[in-house]
Parts: sequence; C-alpha cells; structure tokens
Amino acid sequence: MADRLENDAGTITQVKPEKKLKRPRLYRVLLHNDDYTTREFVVQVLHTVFHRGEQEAIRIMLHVHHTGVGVAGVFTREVAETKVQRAERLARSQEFPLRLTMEPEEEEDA
Ligand code: TYC
Repeated sequence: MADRLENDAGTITQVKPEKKLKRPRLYRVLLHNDDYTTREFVVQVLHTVFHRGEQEAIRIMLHVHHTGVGVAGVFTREVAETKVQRAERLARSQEFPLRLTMEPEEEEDA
C-alpha cells in the first residue's frame, strides 16, 4: 500500500513503496543413477547440455554412479526446466532411461 505524506502546506503526496528487487529463486538440476544408461552418454549430456568440461563431467557422472544422485547444475526455473527436457529427450532418442529432476535451492537472506 502506498504511504501518504502530508507537508506543511497541506499537500498530500503519495509515495510508492520501494519495490524489492528479489533475486530469482534458483533450482538444482539433479541427475539420477540407473543401471542402463552408459557412462559415456551421461558424460556427453553433462558436456552438451550442462556445458561441463570433460574432467568435471566425468567427476559428476562417477559421483552419481556411486551415490545415486548428483547436481548437474543450478539455474533459474525456466532454464532448469529446459535443460531437464533437452537431456531427457536426448536420452529417450537413444532409448536410455536417464532421469533428471529439479529442486529449489533454499532461500538466502539479502
Ligand atoms: N550406472 C550407469 C552404468 O553403470 C552409469 C550412470 C551414471 C547412469 C550416472 C546414469 O545418471 C547416471 N552404466
């Protein structure tokens, strides 16, 4: 709600409350392990869709392979959604069951 300020002359000025420019919420894109997708394909997806370098892509793939899940990247919601779709479409085109999900990062205070 706008505040109303009155000066000595009786003029009333409406002051718009400052709009807080919040940072957009960020989402982690999670990569899930399965028994059928090849390691090479996962590395390729991390490279082409998530722009990870070779060593980083291998590190993330191995982490997912050993622990079951890992972070492919962190993005705004629409970018994260698009990358999940691209990666899953690529996987399906080669009949791999690779699965990706996204989850919001916890909110940081200003
Ligand atoms: N577990 C797969 C294998 O042994 C490799 C793999 C890694 C699959 C990561 C999915 O997100 C994944 N071929």
